[in-house]
Amino acid sequence: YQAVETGSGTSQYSGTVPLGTTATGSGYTLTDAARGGHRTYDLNGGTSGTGTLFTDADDTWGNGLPTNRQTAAVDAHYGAALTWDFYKSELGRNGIAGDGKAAYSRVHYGNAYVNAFWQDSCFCMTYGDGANNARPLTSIDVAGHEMTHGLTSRTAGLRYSGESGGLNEATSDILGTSVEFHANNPNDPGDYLIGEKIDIRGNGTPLRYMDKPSKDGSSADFWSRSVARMDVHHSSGVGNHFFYLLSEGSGAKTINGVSYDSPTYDGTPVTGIGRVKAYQIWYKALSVYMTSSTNYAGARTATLQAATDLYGANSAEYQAVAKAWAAVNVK
Ligand code: ASN
Ligand code: ZN
Ligand code: CA
Repeated sequence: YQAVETGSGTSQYSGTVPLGTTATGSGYTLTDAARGGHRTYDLNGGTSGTGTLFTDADDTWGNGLPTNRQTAAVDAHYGAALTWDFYKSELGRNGIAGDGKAAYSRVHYGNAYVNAFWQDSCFCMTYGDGANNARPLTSIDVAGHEMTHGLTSRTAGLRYSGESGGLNEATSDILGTSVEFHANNPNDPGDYLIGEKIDIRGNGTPLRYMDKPSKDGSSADFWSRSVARMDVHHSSGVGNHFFYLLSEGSGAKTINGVSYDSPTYDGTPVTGIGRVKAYQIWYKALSVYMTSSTNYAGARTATLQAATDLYGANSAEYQAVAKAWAAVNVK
């Protein structure tokens, strides 16, 4: 028989977390029946196929350390569940494709592989174990980022190059960060940093910053014609910075113990409308108005249309969207 269960996992990055599991009669599997049946598999160093579905005798998973094979699976399975729940409660969306169908996750890809990725071909997301197989790329924001590549593919379909590629990447950072805030996990509180838990740079700094993207040494704070030629993980800075400014406004601010200082293109201050309104505007723009070839000017139009639909053309929210785009030099 198969029964919906709630297991308990000790994650690497998020403390002790609930897990959607399924009882098989002889034990439990990482199959989240309450969320479309999302499964998490152990690639065990492989780079193809699904490997083996995680199983456990007592429904108590992982020990918080990367040396325990279940630990990365706990983080990945939890991150997928948080993202599913965020899509449902915050965006009114039933899974990545809107049809209630789950993706699946694969952990322990390759050897000391320092990346994570989404693939449309398998409708699945995959995580490497990071440097020395000690820092799997399975934090909440990274899981939300990867799963959101699936969402983008099933909505706007933003082409993964040029300005549309930057918008694709920004969408994953924006919603991945929004999942992290919405989860409100005390071990990984929300922030406008990407990858702050996984130490991918080896010096404790995050992979990306949304308040001032150029803090990573490569990303764009403001639109210019040159962003179309940048790597999509750097041209995303324009969209990430827009989202930060629309949510929180410009200037110095501390949230959950992290300090930010967000600049504007011409120095004119911007007032934020809060991240909930900001992500709801972004999602409506993504799912209704953006297309595969949308560029930053088109994203401005799409978010203004979304703000009009949600709040009206004469709303403070519409004005804030216009001001936040001007503040990143998109007019
Ligand atoms: N981790 C990267 C990302 O999701 C993989 C890639 O470059 N597509 O953007
Ligand atoms: Zn990405
Ligand atoms: Ca983060």
